[in-house]
Amino acid sequence: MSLLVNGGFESGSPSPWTGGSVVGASDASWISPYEGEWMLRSGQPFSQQVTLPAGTKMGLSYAANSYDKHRVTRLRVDFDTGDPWIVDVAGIDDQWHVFQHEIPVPSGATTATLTVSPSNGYVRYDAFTLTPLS
Ligand SMILES: [Ca+2]
Repeated sequence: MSLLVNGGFESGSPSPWTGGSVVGASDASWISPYEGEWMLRSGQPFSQQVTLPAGTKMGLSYAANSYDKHRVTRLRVDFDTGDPWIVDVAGIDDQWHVFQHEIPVPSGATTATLTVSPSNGYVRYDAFTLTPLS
């Protein structure tokens, strides 16, 4: 079960994510939401904090339609113990692609904030899940 709330934006608004615009199939002629009725479109960072169960690894999965390869997504996870996890993911094309990452959880961490930062234009996102792996 995902630690994130509203990871697919199916509430119709971004909350509790901080930022972005929730849009539906009418947003763009070339793309519909990856799943459900809604997706997030953003050119600015958005984030969500989660409470961590005991464990050493998490799996992050999401779908992105980055439009072109110059639209990069920076994924950052800040733990309450410090030492952020950061990775930059280049866009691919104007279709949906699912991206998956394994994130090590520092010993003693109890909360984590996932921040997703698109650059060089809007990126559409859907179906975020953050799942304990061990
Ligand atoms: Ca959705």
